[in-house]
Amino acid sequence: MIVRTLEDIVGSDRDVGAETWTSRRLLLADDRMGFSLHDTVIEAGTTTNMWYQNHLEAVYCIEGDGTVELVDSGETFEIRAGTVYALDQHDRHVLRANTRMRMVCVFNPPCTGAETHDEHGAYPLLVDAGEGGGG
Ligand code: 9YT
Repeated sequence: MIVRTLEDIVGSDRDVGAETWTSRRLLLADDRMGFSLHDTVIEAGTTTNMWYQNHLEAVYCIEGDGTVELVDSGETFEIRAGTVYALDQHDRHVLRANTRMRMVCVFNPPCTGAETHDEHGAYPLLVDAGEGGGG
């Protein structure tokens, strides 16, 4: 069994930051769970463009509020604590944080920990040797 705390992650190499967010990666590919689990903070007043072409992601908001817009359809959804969105179509999307938001994110296939967004807001597909997964 794996037991770890957010305090274990903060300040470690599993604590990854970008301009608008910080992702504390609680479980990664090398934990061999078949998914990765992140505790992500989105800064208030920010806009983040994302397009996970190689991953499915579910995002459960536990603090704060904002909106997520689907780029292709133009649909916009209100996101607040208690709302989950799942990018089951590798949807290109824009997250706008009205307040500081805290999100629990699950990625399939799992992130390895080295990922940061590329210019399209995507993560490359990084699969650990022996993990056996793939997009
Ligand atoms: C909500 C969201 O997707 N933010 C970007 C960071 C990503 N979820 C991560 O690596 O945790």
